[in-house]
Amino acid sequence: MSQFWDPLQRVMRLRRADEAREHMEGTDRLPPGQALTLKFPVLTYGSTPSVKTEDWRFKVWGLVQEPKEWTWADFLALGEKTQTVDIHCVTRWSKFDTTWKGVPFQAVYDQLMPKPGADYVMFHCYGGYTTNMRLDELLQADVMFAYEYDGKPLERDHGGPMRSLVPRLYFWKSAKWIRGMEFMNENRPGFWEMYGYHLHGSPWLEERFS
Ligand SMILES: Nc1nc2c(c(=O)[nH]1)N[C@H]1C(S)=C(S)[C@@H](COP(=O)(O)O)O[C@H]1N2
Ligand SMILES: [Mo]
Repeated sequence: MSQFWDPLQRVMRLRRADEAREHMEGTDRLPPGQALTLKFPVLTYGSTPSVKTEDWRFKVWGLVQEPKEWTWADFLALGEKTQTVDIHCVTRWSKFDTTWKGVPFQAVYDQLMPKPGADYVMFHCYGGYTTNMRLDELLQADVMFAYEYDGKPLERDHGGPMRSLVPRLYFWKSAKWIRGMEFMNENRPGFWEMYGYHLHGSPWLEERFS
């Protein structure tokens, strides 16, 4: 049988054409060294935590005047927003136009009184993952705690019930199964940062490793 009529070959050819077209259309949106994917790869170090929304809590501690803790319902009541953004993984895939619903970082921040010098934040996750960043990165309007992806509750593999989303930085900074934030006066490295990933992690500056 000629390869042209093999249905599987045909599907693969169409998929490659699709990827090529997306790539051509989006070159200005693609950071250096990245390639577009239409899939949504799962990247998890270790096992996948299972957290029910009834049991889920969000805590804030460290350099704040008053530590805080929210239940699922109280946290969602802080505010909501839906946005479509591009995401960029340090393993060189990018994905355009991902749509998320969540609580804006600013809505949570409005409830807090950081102490002087609290210029850095560590995200803490169920399962033990951590990632650090500067507070000024988090005050960008597109930073959120996301609980819906593409109009559906966030899948467990992608960090459900709740993950952070910091789209301007490499995707390892978007912490899955988030359980809280620690305010700090120094940029202490998180999990991947201790293994040599960049403390800042801008895809546009190709800050992959320290
Ligand atoms: N808690 C937790 N968050 C995490 C990770 C992880 O292993 N554990 N992996 C990070 C990495 S390296 C990437 S690229 C993204 C992957 O998110 P995804 O699996 O939804 O694509 O999550 C980030 N957040
Ligand atoms: Mo990653």
